[in-house]
Amino acid sequence: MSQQGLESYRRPTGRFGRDFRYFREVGSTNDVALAAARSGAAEGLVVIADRQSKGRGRLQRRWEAPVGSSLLMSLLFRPPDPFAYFAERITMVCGLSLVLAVGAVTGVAARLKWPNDLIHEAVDAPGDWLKLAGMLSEVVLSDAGQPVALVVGLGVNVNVAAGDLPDLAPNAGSLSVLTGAEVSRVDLLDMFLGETESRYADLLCGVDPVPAWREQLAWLGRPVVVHAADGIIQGIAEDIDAEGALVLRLPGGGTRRFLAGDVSLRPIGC
Ligand code: BT5
Repeated sequence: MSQQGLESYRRPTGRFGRDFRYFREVGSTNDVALAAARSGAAEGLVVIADRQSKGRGRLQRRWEAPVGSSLLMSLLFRPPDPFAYFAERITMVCGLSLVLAVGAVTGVAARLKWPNDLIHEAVDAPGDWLKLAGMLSEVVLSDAGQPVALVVGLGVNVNVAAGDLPDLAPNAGSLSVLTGAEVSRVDLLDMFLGETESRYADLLCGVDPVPAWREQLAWLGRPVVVHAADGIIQGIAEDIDAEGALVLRLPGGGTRRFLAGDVSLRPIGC
């Protein structure tokens, strides 16, 4: 296990992390990466911090993390056209890479909770799950309103002590609590960046990550409840379609599609 600190991490030959900006404290790593993107930073920038004073989730929800306990990072992508196609799949590439990196470095069997969470489900109590990480993707627009860059922010609970977890969220979990030992943030970061880099290169060469990503999703084929803008809807999480939308099989027959806006998903009856 690497004892190296994040501040001295370097990835000189990689596409992601060659421009590596470490901060002891920032407002939000996404804000730093978004500002850098607007000032012309190249694809591959990685911004990382040991503390965020304004860490955010979707819809301005807060992302909390004890100082020095987590991976709080943002990656800058400048995908080709069609932007929307690539942007959506880049978020999948990052989620998939995180699942693989967590498995390789810690042995924890993590899965993805559609659309943007990394979770761990108890083997003996399926349906009981812990949120280990969250992702927040944000688009940078040109002056003319065209999308020009994508920032993917990830917050990963690496070495959060059991006693600190309830302050984060009711179902927050951490890798160190699951493994019973401290986890090297540098090893995890390094593995994650390597996976992301190679899967992104594949995506640019025409490999669609949707099938591999779909395999890592929790709860497909299981009863779930979806909290959507127009109410709470129960059904079976039947599939994820080609655009990454959730296809819910409704109790009366028929299906409904949900795009990854502010929809949240919970398992039921299992
Ligand atoms: C997310 O939002 O899960 C995306 C989180 C992205 C955070 C990273 S950190 C680096 C980068 N810079 C930023 O400013 N953000 C990104 P959402 O699905 O909206 O979930 C937010 C909810 O998760 C909160 O309302 C809490 O209930 C819960 N939460 C907050 N901190 C948590 C933690 N450390 N672990 C588990 N759950 C947490």
